[in-house]
Amino acid sequence: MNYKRFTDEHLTSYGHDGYVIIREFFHPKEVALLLETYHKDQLVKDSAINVDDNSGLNTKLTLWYNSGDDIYGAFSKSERVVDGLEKIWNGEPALYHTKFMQKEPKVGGSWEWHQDYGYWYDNGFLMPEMLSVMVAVTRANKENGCLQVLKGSHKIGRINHGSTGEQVGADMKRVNYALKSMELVYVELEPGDTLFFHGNLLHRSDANTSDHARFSLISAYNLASNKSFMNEPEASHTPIQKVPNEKILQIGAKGISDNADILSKERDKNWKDTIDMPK
Ligand SMILES: O=C(O)CCC(=O)C(=O)O
Repeated sequence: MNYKRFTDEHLTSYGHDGYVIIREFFHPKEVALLLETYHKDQLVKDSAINVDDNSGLNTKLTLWYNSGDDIYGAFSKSERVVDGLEKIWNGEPALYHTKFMQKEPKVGGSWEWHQDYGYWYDNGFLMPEMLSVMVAVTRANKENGCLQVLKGSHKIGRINHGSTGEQVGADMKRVNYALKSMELVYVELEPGDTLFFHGNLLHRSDANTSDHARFSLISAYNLASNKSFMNEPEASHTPIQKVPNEKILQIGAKGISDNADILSKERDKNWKDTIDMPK
């Protein structure tokens, strides 16, 4: 199979816009395997956390640290992703955490405008050399509440965040001002399309009012030298051991590994610190 690569053109777009979409970065066969794995993966499904939005709808997500030898890790540590991160940072990337986002039909809630670094900052990371990679597992479009981004907003720098409903959102005075001059882009994706987006890029999403689920795998990365001064997992500052591109199809539908440290609402008092939650 010919694997897509993160090119110099992708790098230029990322620097200019704060994000880049790479179509079919993962092959539909690879993503079909990921979806099949999720459907069988009781632990990932049972560990999903419900995040309420302002209207009472909620989105489910399963988040874990310590990515292991499983299909999710084969995506998040895949050489094509890590090569891209190395190109962006000119340094060694570390994997902070991975989320399987489950925006179910009719009930999947919205996300307020925010920057991911808006709260990772509060987790002790000095530099905004942090970003997320979102792989569309199912189709994402306006109807099922795809991600919306404000093009170029990473250049604003970090905006203060405060509570809005059960989520933490960016200061709307600044967001509304930015909305006047920056383009709002609906990130419509087919399964396998992949979005790299800067930790300071403003983004949000609408509720999923459609009949179709929107699932995605989002991994968050950090420049390994950007070690948090707080108690963040070792993996967040340990260079990633790349996994060959072929691994996804080789590993097959292998569910989450035992060493994954899955975030739990019951067990982890600080669970809100990790996912756009009020402190
Ligand atoms: O997938 C979505 O709708 C929103 C996800 C998001 O904003 C995030 O993970 O930071």
